[in-house]
Amino acid sequence: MAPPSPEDREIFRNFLSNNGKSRLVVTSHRKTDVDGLACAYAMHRILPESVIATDELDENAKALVERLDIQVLPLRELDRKEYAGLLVVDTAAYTLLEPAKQWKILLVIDHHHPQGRDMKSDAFIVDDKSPSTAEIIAALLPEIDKETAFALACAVISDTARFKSGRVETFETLARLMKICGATYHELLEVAEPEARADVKMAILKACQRVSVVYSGGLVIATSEVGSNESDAAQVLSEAADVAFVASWKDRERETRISARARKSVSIELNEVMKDVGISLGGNGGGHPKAAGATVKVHTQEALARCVEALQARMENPGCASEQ
Ligand SMILES: [Mn+2]
Repeated sequence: MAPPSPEDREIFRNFLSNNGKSRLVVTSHRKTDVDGLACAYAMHRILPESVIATDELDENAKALVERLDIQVLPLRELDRKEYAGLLVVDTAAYTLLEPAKQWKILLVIDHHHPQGRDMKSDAFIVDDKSPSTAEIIAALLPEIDKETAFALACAVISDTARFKSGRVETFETLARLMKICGATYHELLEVAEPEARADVKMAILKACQRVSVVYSGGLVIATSEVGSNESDAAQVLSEAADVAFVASWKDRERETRISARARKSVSIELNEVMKDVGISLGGNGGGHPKAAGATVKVHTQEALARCVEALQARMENPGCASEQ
């Protein structure tokens, strides 16, 4: 039977019947993306007493907020006493949602790999085979209105990087959502993948200028560094290389953020590589097999060197994750 499982459907039904009138906060990971925001919006629409809250949205999520006129509150400023608890979508890790540690979490709906999943919640609906949380929620919702369908459709396109990680349910879900919202694919793309700002384009081109290339174990590995927008830069570099690591030093936090991307032909899971890198350099890492990230306490050059080493170590011994 197609996902979600009957158990997950049951959890979802119970959650809705218990919380239909609760004042809940629906939230998602730090720097909420289109998937996180669309899922929060979808849940808010069927739980009318709920509010959507997050401390920061990424550029694409901002475009969706404007398009649907979504009200988003700052999570850190909410008074916990006024709410029954959190509904967390698109993450299950406190590192990606620090303020959640202070809250009671009623339900987590997520599609990320189990590693790093440390949230304490009354219930979980997790399908790490789903390429977006939107696909899980679209399958669970008893009914979907036009606006919700538009938001979830954008999330399906955006989180699969235009279907690179799509499965049969992804296309079925998108077709169904498009029929409900009546938008063309072109209209959805305008929100799911809006034209990049000039500074993003500049950061990507800087990353291209500074790129170093290693050919190892049959893989073309590109490394580079930028002041910001490391994930956009890594995405573009991975179109040409097999694996790209882009680092960015964050002066305020005194740490380096690394974004890693791989082409679909790469069998090594970058979330494992980023976890190795994070742990070995005093930080943390994880994500998806083809799109992952880490935060580490060393400067960019040392961080990038470790990324290449960790990737090479995984090539030589792909099973080392299961022995931990
Ligand atoms: Mn997601």
